[in-house]
Amino acid sequence: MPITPSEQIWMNGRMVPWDEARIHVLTHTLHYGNGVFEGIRAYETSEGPAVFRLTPHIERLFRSAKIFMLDIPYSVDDLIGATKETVRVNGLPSCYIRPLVYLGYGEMGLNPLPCDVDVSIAVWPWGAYLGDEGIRNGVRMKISSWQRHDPNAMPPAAKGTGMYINSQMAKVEAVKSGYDEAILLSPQGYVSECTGENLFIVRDGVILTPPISAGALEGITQDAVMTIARDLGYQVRFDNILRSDLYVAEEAFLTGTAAEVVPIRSVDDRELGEPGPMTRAIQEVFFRAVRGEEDRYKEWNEVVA
Ligand code: PPE
Repeated sequence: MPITPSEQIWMNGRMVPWDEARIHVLTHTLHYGNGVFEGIRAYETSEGPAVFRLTPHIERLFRSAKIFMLDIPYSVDDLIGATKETVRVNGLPSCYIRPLVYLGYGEMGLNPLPCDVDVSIAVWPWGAYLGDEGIRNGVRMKISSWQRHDPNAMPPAAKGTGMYINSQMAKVEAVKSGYDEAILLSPQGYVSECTGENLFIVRDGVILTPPISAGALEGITQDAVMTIARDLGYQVRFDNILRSDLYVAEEAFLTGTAAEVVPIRSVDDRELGEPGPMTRAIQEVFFRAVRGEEDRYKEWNEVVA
């Protein structure tokens, strides 16, 4: 998806004009893929732009960094402040936010420990990741022939830049085959997640989502949706899901910061039909919550002003 530039990018403590936010071609992360990032959204609310669950996102960034032993030279509070500042100076009512922690210029070779750890935060306007039509009527999914990472090869709990080669292989396969998005299975054969989203199904009226042990990222939207679902009176739990469970699900949907909450129409050409009532109810509350229209979830709206 093309980027619409904004004005300023936060780089290592200072604001840099968009076009000048450049790095050297010998930047370590560019070669070996060891970096961590976040994807966050700010939404327009009656109190101005509010970042949806900013604190848990920055905390997850630090957990990802800890897994790879990247020593971020800032505190959680520093990066919360820097993110709000970046949203503020760019003057966008709503935007996507991309904090990135990467190994900079100055060292080559595989040992990352001597490298400088650099941090940037960029924001830009980003529309519906899987399309407005996807949010309304659902997306068509394909089970990938690529597996999710084995946790002893690459740790799925870390949102690492290089981890996403796996997602890209699955995405390309799905798109080239005429589907919207891919679902990856774990090395043990359980449903894990999508290329950049967590997945939910409804089975016998109960909402299920794969556990982290099936190779899923600990999604912040997933967590919000589990809370919303419980508050709507639904039963929801982590459970292992088989490929065939997807084919016969009563409803299914995916969640992510970029994607938001998107119904699943079909999996491997097994039709699930129109988005179901539980999916619709959750979508409705979610889109109200991100805009600060649900009092009970007010603490999720971290106001920028
Ligand atoms: N699984 C993966 C692999 C993943 O990348 C994401 C977010 C999720 C689950 C959902 O997590 P959360 O955003 O906390 O609910 N993917 C980010 C990157 C997407 C991109 O194309 O880049 C995102 O949604 O921002």
